[in-house]
Amino acid sequence: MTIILHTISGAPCGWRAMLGFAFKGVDYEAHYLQGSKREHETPAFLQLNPRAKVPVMEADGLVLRDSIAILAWLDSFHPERPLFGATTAETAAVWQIVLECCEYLQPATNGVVFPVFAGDGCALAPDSQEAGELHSAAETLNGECAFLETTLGDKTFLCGPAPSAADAVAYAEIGRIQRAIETKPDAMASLGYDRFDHNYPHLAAWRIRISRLPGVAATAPVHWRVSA
Ligand SMILES: N[C@@H](CCC(=O)N[C@@H](CS)C(=O)NCC(=O)O)C(=O)O
Repeated sequence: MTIILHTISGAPCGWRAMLGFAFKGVDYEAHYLQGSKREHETPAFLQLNPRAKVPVMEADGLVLRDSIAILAWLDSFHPERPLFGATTAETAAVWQIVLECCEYLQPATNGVVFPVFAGDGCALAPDSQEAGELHSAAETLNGECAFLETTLGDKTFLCGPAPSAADAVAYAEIGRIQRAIETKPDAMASLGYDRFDHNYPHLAAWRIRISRLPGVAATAPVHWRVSA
């Protein structure tokens, strides 16, 4: 069976779904849409997802249009290496972190990385309204990173002994923060993100650990790999 995953390079929801496939070792075909050309708003794509959002998965006639639903389907389709916990306690912990990351970490990351990626990379004039809003967003994001750092502690993965859906969802967000630090260091430093790995040592080690898992490098946003 061919599994097709429609996504946009850099979209965290698509990235988390791809990470689930990598953690499982299940093959899929990634079909990239050009976000800048609004290819996710074409009539053909709207037939798959009238909400014009990615990811969308197609498998054997089934169409799924939500990243977490895709991860849940994958776990049922291929139960080895469970993404949603091997025990009742792990399952609850995975769901809690997945939902918290979707509810809090992802919007907090968007609040910082969207304006930083769109900007010229320079620090903003300190007294501008834009800078005030960005500093407030950076503070919110720092709170979420601190929360995740404490949740992770010195564990290898966020929930249990193996990578789970919680790691997939969180990794895509921390990966975007890291990308902003690497490509827009001055703007990120002006927001207090010049010592991220020092401030969040558990997250830093975890990010590297996940990045070295089989198949994970191939999930990285394609436009990052081209310009890296
Ligand atoms: N709950 C959905 C959210 C999907 C979503 O918001 N996707 C974003 C990328 S992370 C998107 O397609 N954005 C394109 C747009 O809004 O134009 C999921 O988890 O799949």
